[in-house]
Amino acid sequence: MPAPVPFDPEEVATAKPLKRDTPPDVTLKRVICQSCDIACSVQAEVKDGRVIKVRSSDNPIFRDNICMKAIYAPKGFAHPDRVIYPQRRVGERGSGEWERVSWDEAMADIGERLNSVIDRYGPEAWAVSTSQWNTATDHGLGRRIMNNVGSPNWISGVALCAGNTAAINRMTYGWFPMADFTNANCIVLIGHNPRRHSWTPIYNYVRSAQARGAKLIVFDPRKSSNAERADIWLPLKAGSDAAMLLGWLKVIFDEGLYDADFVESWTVGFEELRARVDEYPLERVSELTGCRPELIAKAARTYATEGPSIIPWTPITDMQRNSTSGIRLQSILRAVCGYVDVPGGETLQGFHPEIIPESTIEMHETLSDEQKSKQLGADTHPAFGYRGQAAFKEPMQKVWGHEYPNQVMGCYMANPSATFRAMAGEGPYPVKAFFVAGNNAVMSYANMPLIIKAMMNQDLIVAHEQFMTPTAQLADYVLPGDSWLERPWLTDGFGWMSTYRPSEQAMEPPGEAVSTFEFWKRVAGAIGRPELVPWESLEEFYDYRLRDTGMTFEQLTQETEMYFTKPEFRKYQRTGFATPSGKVELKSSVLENLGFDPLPYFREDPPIDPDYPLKMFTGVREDEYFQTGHRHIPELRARKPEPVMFVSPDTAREYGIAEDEWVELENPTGKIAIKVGVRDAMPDGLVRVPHGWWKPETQQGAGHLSGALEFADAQLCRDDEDYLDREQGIPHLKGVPCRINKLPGSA
Ligand SMILES: Nc1nc2c(c(=O)[nH]1)N[C@H]1C(S)=C(S)[C@@H](COP(=O)(O)OP(=O)(O)OC[C@H]3O[C@@H](n4cnc5c(=O)[nH]c(N)nc54)[C@H](O)[C@@H]3O)O[C@H]1N2
Ligand SMILES: Nc1nc2c(c(=O)[nH]1)N[C@H]1C(S)=C(S)[C@@H](COP(=O)(O)OP(=O)(O)OC[C@H]3O[C@@H](n4cnc5c(=O)[nH]c(N)nc54)[C@H](O)[C@@H]3O)O[C@H]1N2
Ligand code: SF4
Ligand SMILES: [Mo]
Repeated sequence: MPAPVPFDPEEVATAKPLKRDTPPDVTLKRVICQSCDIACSVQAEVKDGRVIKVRSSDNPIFRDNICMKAIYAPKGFAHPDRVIYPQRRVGERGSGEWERVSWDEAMADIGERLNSVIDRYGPEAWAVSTSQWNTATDHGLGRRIMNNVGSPNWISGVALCAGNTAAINRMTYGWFPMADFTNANCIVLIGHNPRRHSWTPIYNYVRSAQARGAKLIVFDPRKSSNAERADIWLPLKAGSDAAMLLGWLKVIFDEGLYDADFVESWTVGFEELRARVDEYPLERVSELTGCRPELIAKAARTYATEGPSIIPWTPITDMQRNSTSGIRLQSILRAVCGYVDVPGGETLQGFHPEIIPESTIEMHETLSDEQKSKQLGADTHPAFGYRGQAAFKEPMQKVWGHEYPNQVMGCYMANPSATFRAMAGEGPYPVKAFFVAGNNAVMSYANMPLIIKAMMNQDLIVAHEQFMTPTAQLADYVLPGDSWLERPWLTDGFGWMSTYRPSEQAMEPPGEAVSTFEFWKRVAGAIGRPELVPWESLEEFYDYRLRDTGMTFEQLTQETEMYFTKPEFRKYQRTGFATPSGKVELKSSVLENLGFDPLPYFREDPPIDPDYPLKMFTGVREDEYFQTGHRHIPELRARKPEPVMFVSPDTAREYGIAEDEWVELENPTGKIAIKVGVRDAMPDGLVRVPHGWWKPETQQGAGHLSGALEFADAQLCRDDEDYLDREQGIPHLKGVPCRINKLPGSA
């Protein structure tokens, strides 16, 4: 998720952009690329009112950060298939037929229909799904409207990417830390595999750290490009990360490698944790992970003794059935080894004091306790929802100055699976209106068949989109969204980093495309609550958020590319930690009060089902595409025209399959068609499935969804209890049973 990058504040303050020679008819705009969620500062060359090129920044801090998705962004946004006028469905839901309507006509009908759903079923019958880009660009306005109207049922793809990590990190030390790559001596990548064209700044950070001698430890079942460059590669079984981390703690405790003073003064639950960790001797961990005990011990010692070390955020443990324990174990390791809030470790930054945070815009205090308690999933999987986060209200106010600080948008949201079940009519109450803003919901959670069923059962679906995605294809209205080159932006670090950064508008949006701000402003007006979004324009809204700086947004863009607060380390010595005990909770009082195991544990996989003898994981992001997007751009598509699974040479031999052959991959949730890629880097018995495949050029509408039904990984991602994390209820995407079916006619 929006992962702002930890630049060295001193360096940022002194680095000035260089003057570039450009032809007189070309102007340069300083923009933040939002083609993926890492937000690189780049530049747009504008000629005759159009962006003709996106190039790297001339600021020495940012200049190496650009990838092919940014280069092709102008082409992607200019694509003839872009939705640039409001579209209303004609015929049955999913008919694939549309008529152009005016914004006024669309909003009048949407307002009336949403109000009638709310009148009939209550405000909780309105659910909203967003994700990275809406998350970044709506600035909490969607939640603000929902909170005032009375619906707690907001969900996002960040439920399985960084948002949930943020919420779970708080259980240990009351905030979500950012790794200090610049000063770390040892970096641990848990699966995470940044590359030149995938989260470029993080790739650059890891490479520069290695160049100055920092150690690299990589957990990955596959020999990834970072594993190849690692000092220690732990080739663990998919999904066994939490077991590996328990093994690390065992070594660190047994060998006395932890920071005893910090543990003594600043933690609670050490003895209980130690007793739990004793249940994981290295022989057992070795069996669970498939790695040699000596290698596990060597890696643990390196982390503990060659620090300061960092375990930068990774999405891999966000998507496992042991996710809560996996994330907690990372925070516990950081804490017991003394790496929390120290230079070269992991910093707890808080909000930037000069900018009004999105958490304030969201107005969570307005939603009544009664409505909060109706949040879907609160009874079964409460960890990141209102119920799970309730105990933080007072400590957060005390330490971070906010009762409802939402970090990476991952706190206070409903459980996605529970929301789709309610939408599908499975209770506990009806959900009949669904808005998707900047999110391809059909393909971006687990159990796609359920999501489709849920959508087919709605009275009203509104999508705010740039393209006719599989999700938009099932909507009543598809309303055109602008792009990052066509709007200004102000990002505040998502409550993760204490920073703010402006991005200039480089060109006008095409047709009638509008920003997410404008979308929500129109929704508020349409339901008769215009006072909820009182600002006239995005710039005016930004001026409001910047009012304590004494600058307007316009002035800010002329001033700098980034503001930072000077880091203050070990703030907890002044304030305590924002947990109920004020200390680092190695044993979590919050989890205990919710009825869960307060100590980290490893839940072993269910026994192998002989019908589904292989394991698959969703992942290995593709350089050309961001998530489910970008497949309409010819140059990028030419590089990766089809979805390809990876298997080892031995697995290919065992199943009699060969490179480039089409096969079927199946499990109890669904099946997809996919091409075979034989890769030496893969371990035997494991299958890699790429995320987010559909073919925008193929037939739209229910029954096709432009190939999403045939190719999307979400067809295979399960959300039954065995494959959901207990505490958060997020799906296991790393080690799901499956089988390969050869297709008739193939050799
Ligand atoms: N099954 C499964 N689910 C997953 C994952 C997985 O691997 N498998 N991965 C998870 C992860 S890591 C993440 S980060 C999330 C990502 O989930 P999403 O953020 O939903 O990711 P995208 O697929 O990029 O969908 C974003 C949609 O927004 C549109 N869009 C882009 N920019 C704008 C804009 O400026 N305005 C508007 N209005 N629309 C815009 C795009 O056209 C695209 O359709 O998915 C998560 N869900
Ligand atoms: N070009 C491009 N860049 C992107 C994105 C994109 O779509 N395209 N998406 C962005 C987003 S939102 C995200 S979240 C990140 C994700 O990016 P990464 O965090 O790098 O995740 P993946 O590329 O899915 O997988 C990384 C590694 O995890 C390994 N792996 C699989 N299962 C397991 C397991 O159980 N344990 C461990 N330890 N490793 C495992 C895989 O072999 C793979 O090498 O990428 C971001 N960057
Ligand atoms: S890594 Fe590429 S797509 Fe992502 S923000 Fe940077 S330039 Fe844009
Ligand atoms: Mo992500």
